[in-house]
Order: sequence, then C-alpha cells, then structure tokens
Amino acid sequence: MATKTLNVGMIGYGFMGRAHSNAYKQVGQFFPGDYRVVLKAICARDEAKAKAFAEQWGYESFETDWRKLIARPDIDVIDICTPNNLHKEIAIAAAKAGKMILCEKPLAMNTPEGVEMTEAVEKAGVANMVWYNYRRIPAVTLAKRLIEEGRLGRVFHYRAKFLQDWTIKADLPQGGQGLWRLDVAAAGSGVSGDLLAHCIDTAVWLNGAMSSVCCMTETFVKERMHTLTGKVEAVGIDDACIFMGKFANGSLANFESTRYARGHKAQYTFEINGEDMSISWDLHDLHRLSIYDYKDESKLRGWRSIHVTDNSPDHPYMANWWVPGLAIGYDSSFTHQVADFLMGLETGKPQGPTFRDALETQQILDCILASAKTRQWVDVPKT
Ligand code: SOE
Repeated sequence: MATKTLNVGMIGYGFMGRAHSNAYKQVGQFFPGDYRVVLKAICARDEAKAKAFAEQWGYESFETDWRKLIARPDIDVIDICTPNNLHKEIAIAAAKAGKMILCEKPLAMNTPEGVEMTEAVEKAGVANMVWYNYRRIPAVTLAKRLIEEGRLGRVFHYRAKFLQDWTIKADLPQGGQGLWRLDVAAAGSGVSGDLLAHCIDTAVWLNGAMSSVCCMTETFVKERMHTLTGKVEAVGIDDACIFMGKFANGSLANFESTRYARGHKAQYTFEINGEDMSISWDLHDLHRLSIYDYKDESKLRGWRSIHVTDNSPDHPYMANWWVPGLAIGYDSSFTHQVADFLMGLETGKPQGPTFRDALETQQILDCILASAKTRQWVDVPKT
C-alpha cells in the first residue's frame, strides 16, 4: 500500500509530455510501491493548451509560467519535457528550490551546460534522472544482464544505428512546436543529440566508457523557412551523423544516425560481438533479443531469437505485466523508468541514468561534433 505521495509538476506537453504522463498513470497499477504518483500540475505557455492537456490527462491544475510551478510548495518533482535550450535554466532553478528532477534527453545543449546542471543537482542533493528510456525495454535490460554475467567474453565490436526519414522534404519548416528539433537554437544539434544520444547512452551502459571518436556529419537541406520568424534561415543542425570510435575495453564502435533513410521511421538497432556470444536488438521488434552463443553444441549453434515476455524474474520487468508470450511496447519503457526512479527513492539507491551518467553521453556528443568540425580524431576526456 502506498503511504507516500509524489506530486509531479510537468513542463511541456508534446510527444514526451504524453509519454511521461502515461507512465505516471500506469506505474501505480503495474509497479505498486511506497509512492503514489499524483499528476499535480502541467505547465505550458499557452493557457488553452495547458488547460486542455490537464483535462485530457487528469492533471489537477495548470500553470503558464514554469517559475511559478517551481515555486509551488505542493510540487515534489519537476519533469522537464521542453526543447533542449530550456533544460539548463529550469533544472538549475528546480534544484535550487529543492525539487527532484526528471529531465528529457539529451541532458543539455552541450557539456558546459551539463556540468552546471549536474553540479546544481548534486549540490542541492535532489534526486535526478534523465529519460534515456530505451535502457528499460526488457530485451535491452536482458542484454545488460547477459553482459554482467560475463557471457560475451572479450568484446570486439559495438555497432548501433538510429534511422528515420521524416525531414527529407526540403519545404518542411524549422522551429516552433513539433519542429524545434530542426532549429539549432532550440535543439543544440540534430540527429546526434536527438537520436545518437540514445545509442550512446545504451552503449556506455552496456559496454563501458568510450575513449576516442572520429565523426562526419552532413546537413542535406541547408536552408529552411523558420516558423517563428517567417524567414528562410540557414539550417544549423546535423541531418546525418556517422562516427567510429574506440571503447575503453578495446572494442571498436560504429554508429550512424540520420533522418534521411527513406523507409525507416525509428529504426534503432544495436549489435555487440563478443568472443563467446553476439547480441543484437531492433526497436522495430523490441520484445525480441537475438543471441548467438558460441558455447552451444556445434550441431545446434545458430542465431536464436528470445521472445522476452516470460513473466518470471528472468525477463526484466515482465513479471509485473500480462502472461507469458504477450508483449508490451515502447510506452512501457517510460513506466519502467518511473518505477525505477521510485524504487531509488524507496531504497536510497539512485537509479541511472542520473545527470552525472548523462553527462558522459553529453561529453561524447560534444567530442563527435568537434571531430566532425575539425576532421580529426578526438579523445574523450575521462569523467
Ligand atoms: C525524434 O523523432 C524522436 O522522437 C526523438 O526525439 C526521441 O528521443 C526518439 O526516441 C524517437 O524519435
């Protein structure tokens, strides 16, 4: 029985606002614990939209000024779902006000901002987490367990891709609601911060720190109409980003993301090749983990596809859902993230990725963009 409440104040109401709200609503039903999550307030600049969102998702109240939301004594946790250029100011103000913080990815526009944010939450001693949700898809968490059990042996290769195709049209504007991801002033970067950030977070979590990178980026559409100014303006984001690199464990990295891969909507894939086992995963088939185990008898050896839906503790998170064989989806990864955040509060053991963990991803992002600019290899500073 929940004996405590966690009052959420969420800033932003776009795609992520919906994904997080859904998670807050589901978590108590599927992962009951000490805390009851209360949708206390939603904040958005446009009053009509804030009100409509509050009504649709069941928030008790709404605000139009995030500073007012942070000042409210009845809010425990601030959830930042705004464009990236607002993360820093909001997070630092929330930390100073003693609020816990859940921040959308990437943590910041760049590493110096990320450092300030991390220092602020650590100084304030407030619980914090960044929404790198893909770690908590059961098949991906199972991959982590297999690696921790030492099943892969020495790792040689880690390759990841995140492919989309939604910005190919040259007359798609940049900026404003929904399209801020194309505006460098709001997003900080393009596919690197938006998509590769996920791949890097998962990679560092599964395979450890990266030591060096070499990258190339491309902006295929150089100018777009800006929704806010009405003028045709230069495009400052990377439309595609490809990098190779090395992990501290000696394995080689091969990463690609683009929004120009016609036919691919959100194809996030990774494959890890170890001496004893290879693992691969594909977001389009998210409940499956493919493995090749060299320790199998030679006559039976081959790639096998594990349907990660068993409701035993062997399949992460699944015991809390339906019955074996019935899959869950993308949305559940956010529910798992909230469940783990609450578990961190209950046990006093913070669950990652914390701001500090996400700072490592931020640093790699800065290094790949610096490498693309200078056309040189860049060493990733040790964190
Ligand atoms: C972009 O289209 C996007 O929505 C990202 O912002 C998300 O982080 C990613 O999970 C799916 O694609």
